[in-house]
Amino acid sequence: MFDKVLIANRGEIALRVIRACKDLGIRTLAVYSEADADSLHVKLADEAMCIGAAASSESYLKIDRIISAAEVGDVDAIHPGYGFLAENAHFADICENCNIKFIGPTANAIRSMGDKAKARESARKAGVNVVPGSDGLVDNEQEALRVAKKLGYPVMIKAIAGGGGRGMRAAHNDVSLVKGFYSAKTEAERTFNNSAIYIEKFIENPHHIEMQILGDQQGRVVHLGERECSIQRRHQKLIEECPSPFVTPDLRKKMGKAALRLAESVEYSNAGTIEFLVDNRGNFYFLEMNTRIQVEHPVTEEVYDVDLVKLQIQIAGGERLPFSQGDLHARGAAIECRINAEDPDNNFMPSPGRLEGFYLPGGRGVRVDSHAFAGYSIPSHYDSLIAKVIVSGHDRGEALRRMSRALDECRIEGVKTTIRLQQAVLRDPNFRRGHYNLDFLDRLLGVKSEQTEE
Ligand code: MV4
Repeated sequence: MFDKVLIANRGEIALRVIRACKDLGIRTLAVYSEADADSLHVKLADEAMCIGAAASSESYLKIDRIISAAEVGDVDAIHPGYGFLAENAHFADICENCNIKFIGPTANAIRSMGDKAKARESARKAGVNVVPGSDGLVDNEQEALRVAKKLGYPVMIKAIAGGGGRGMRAAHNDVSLVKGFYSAKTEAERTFNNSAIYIEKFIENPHHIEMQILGDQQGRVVHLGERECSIQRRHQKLIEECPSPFVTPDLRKKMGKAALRLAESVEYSNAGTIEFLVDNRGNFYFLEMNTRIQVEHPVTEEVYDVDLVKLQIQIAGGERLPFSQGDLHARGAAIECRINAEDPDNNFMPSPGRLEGFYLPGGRGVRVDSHAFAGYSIPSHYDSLIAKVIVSGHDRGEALRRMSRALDECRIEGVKTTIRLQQAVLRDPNFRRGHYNLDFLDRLLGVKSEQTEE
């Protein structure tokens, strides 16, 4: 096993990784930007090195500085967390070349899943359903019309390089198709320097459900069920749960099998997530694969009683998975609320600043993953996550009551937060019944969703 690990990240996920290392008896080296000098990840790691100015591009994204810190600190491995360099195949390659283990999948696996067209092709080859669509790129307006006619409206126009909804347009007829084709193309060119477009059948009122998988370097892969991630606004998730109230045991089995087929076909190792769109009839379609640990991983940990970050480290160290599929059983239910320093009444505008009053909940079934404390200032340079409140219960009802209780206990003064909106979701009768999909939050907020916008 490793003697020392560098954590190439900040915030709550840096703490999460440091804690897993400590539980494994591994020494830790934190890196930090000038804006994070007083951060908890710097204090809790065994050692810390400043790697540059506040801007991510000058610090947490600076590969050469992180590798230098790793060399000076003589670490055996680097954990990238999520965001920043976590899905950067070039970084994974450099780690390998420097004889430092990258705690994640191979650079090739990152590369093959990072390209949306390649990922879609891998899924198709592995026998995993993808959304019906054009065979490859759609070059012009005439071809777009022909493809749309074949698929039937509504359709979704997507930039091949797209992500987070950029370069994506829904079309319900020939007029909106032509308009959407050009506006998606222009946006994609401007945003990604790549104007390539393809067209898919529009999946109406879908769920966003993802399967957690884990593979070891000996070729064994298991899945740890799904997370329901449909409570989102503009591709920012606000609440996630495990299991999904929508997924039946039969659907879980099918989605699990599909996820394993894809993971096995690319010889995937370490933690990964396979995202699906699921329509209300239970048809599921591969969207993309995330080759990192995700923000919402704790709900899976609570329900499957595993430590995913510890397992990531053990797998990267060459250990075999300590369980097989048959050993994994879901127990109860878990829910996560991401508490962000944002103003839901003002278009989720970031609200950085000093946390004046600060008290986070506790008690049975409540877990809080946070790097924040009273007097801490949320910097404006990074994401606005203050804390993840994760609750678990014997069933979803108990978890829901615990979450309401936990959010009521929260006291965060000095910045605006998303808590009141999350409390409103928890009170909603449809949410409580588990009847919700990707459109839920837009409807609750009374805003037009971007897909239905013309
Ligand atoms: C879709 C879709 C409906 N139909 N594709 C948005 C981001 C990109 N990764 C895929 N996305 C979607 N693709 C078809 N054919 C609806 C979405 C979508 C979505 C997907 C995942 C998570 C959040 C979302 C929010 C709005 C729309």
